[in-house]
Amino acid sequence: VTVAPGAVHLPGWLSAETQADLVGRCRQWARGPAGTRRHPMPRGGVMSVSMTSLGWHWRPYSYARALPDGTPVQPFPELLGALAARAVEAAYGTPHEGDPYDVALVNFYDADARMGMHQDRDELSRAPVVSLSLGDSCVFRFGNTETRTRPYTDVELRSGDLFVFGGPSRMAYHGVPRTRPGTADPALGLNGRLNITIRASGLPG
Ligand code: MD5
Ligand code: FE
Repeated sequence: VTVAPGAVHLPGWLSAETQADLVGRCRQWARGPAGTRRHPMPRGGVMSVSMTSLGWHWRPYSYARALPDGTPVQPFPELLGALAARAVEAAYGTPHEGDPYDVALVNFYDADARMGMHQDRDELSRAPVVSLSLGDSCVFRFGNTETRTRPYTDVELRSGDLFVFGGPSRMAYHGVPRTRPGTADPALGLNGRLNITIRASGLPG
């Protein structure tokens, strides 16, 4: 489903097996060195979402190879590079060209977590962002490139959904105003929501 130019939503794109496999891997990455963190926000407070960076560490608001305490980030998993390539081809019908995927951000949302409206503009590359959702459903707010307010469209994202944001949608404001606690399939063994975004930093290898 094309939601806006360059913004393609493929509900249920991940098989149940792949979802379960990814949940297990996310759990391991979150517990690894340079594991999951709730980042301080520049204007005070701490993000409610807990984030694990792979390949490059997202700092607010730049990318680095290590955490502020010096811990090196875990490597970018080639599995996610391969998944991103499949995702872009599924969304657009043409293979990904351009900057290689080299960053993944794994966001964990508990029942109270949300993400305010923002743009993803810390990447030097304009390659599409690949987003995969696992566990609880959420309300995803897809906005416009000019303001963090209306007009926007609220889209329900469920476990297994793929969303690819490229072209003119790459710089749209977006956020997660709420999740829907308890909607995850109990068989997945995830209490909350995980979102994996796969990105190209545009930084030298
Ligand atoms: C999430 N994550 O559900 C979302 C999904 C983030 C973030 O927003 O920055 O970690 S990624 C949604 C996204 C990425 C790039 C562009 C657009 C949406 N967009 O144009 O709407 O945790
Ligand atoms: Fe974002």
